Amino acid sequence: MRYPHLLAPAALPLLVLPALGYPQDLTVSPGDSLGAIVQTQQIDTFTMTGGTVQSLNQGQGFDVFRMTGGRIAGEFGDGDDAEFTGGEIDNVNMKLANNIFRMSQGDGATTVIVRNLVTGLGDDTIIIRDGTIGRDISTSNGVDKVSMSGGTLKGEMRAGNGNDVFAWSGGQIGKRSKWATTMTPPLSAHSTSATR
Ligand SMILES: [Ca+2]
Ligand SMILES: [Ca+2]
Repeated sequence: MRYPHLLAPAALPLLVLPALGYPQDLTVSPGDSLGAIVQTQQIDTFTMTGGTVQSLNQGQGFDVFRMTGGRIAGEFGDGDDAEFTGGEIDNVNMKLANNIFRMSQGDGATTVIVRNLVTGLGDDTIIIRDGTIGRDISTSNGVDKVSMSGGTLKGEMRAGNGNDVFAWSGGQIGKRSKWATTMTPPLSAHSTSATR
């Protein structure tokens, strides 16, 4: 095999850089208006306290997401470790990896996912303390843990295959869940206002 002289060694960094890349640490604040954001294949951090973003894709790497306010008008995709305590996101699809999604409402904040919360394959953890999800939670296959102690899920809980755990101690679920018949303790043991 022949190697063109141009490739070594001066050109080597140029060949390596795109594969390694640099992680991105991005903060979006009140007054900011950004388009479709695509972060890197490294471990990125996204922090949003206000403003508007058209969409966010965090790419590969076990990324960090923190949102306390503002609006993501489209999808938040490929997230990994997410904490959502204020603002609005149209749709969440975390996809692969063992994801963590925590949702609550800070003081004076409203926390809304307009459509679905999807965590995709992997052993995912979802903790809902407050806020509103307009449609469904879907964890796909994997050993998923979902805990809901408050808030409103207007659609249903979809769990996929795997020995999933659903702890429901508060909040409202709009539609009967796949888990409703298999939960321990049974649904009737919970003091919730869910429709059965
Ligand atoms: Ca990334
Ligand atoms: Ca996942």
